[in-house]
Amino acid sequence: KIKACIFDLDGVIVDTAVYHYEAWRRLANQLGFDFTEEQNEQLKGISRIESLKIILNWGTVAKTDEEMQELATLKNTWYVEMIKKMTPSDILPGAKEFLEAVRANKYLTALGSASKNSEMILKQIGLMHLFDALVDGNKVTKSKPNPEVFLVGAKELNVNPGECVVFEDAIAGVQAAKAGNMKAVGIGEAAILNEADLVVKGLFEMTIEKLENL
Ligand code: G16
Ligand code: MG
Repeated sequence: KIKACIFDLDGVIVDTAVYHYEAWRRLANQLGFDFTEEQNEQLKGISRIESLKIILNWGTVAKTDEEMQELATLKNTWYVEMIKKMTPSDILPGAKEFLEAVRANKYLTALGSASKNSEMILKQIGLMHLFDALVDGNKVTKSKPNPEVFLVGAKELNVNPGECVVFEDAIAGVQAAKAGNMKAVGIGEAAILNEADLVVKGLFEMTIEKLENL
């Protein structure tokens, strides 16, 4: 029996990928190269430092660990400037409505995000009050597809992994949910998120009935 819903942030609740892309691109340009929106897809759900390593590899740029920390911090400064301007109008279609519906039906809710900026984003968009637990990049060390972020979420909610459904837009995130013995609802294309138990285009397509039938 399902007792809890765990939501990824970027790509499920908000589209912060566009801001990540803008900030990473600015950094890449400063280092003398560029990368495409298609390449940016590969960074979804991946931690900040792992993302940087992938990007530097695209530009065939070598940096020391210390330099990488500085570059990641610089990118984050630009990214934070952008997310500070976010408002409730940035919430993806149906996300708030579905969160309210699951809570009205007595399911517990948690955030399971790789981002270290998740609290600021939730405050900006006014959705903090709809989560019973927040688990993000500040609490976990292992990147998706490792299930750590979702397992900590289940623990904080005092439920078993088998009683959780994860909502994820990234392949690595769906894999993390399945590795954690949880149900996974993919947000996006069924052909890409084929390991999910159900795929919808966005939370606007989710209903309590679909949740109960998983
Ligand atoms: C998000 C994004 C990733 C980003 C990561 C870390 O993951 O999808 O592209 O690299 O957070 O973000 P930050 O630099 O803010 O710590 P998720 O798990 O919310 O989809
Ligand atoms: Mg995501």
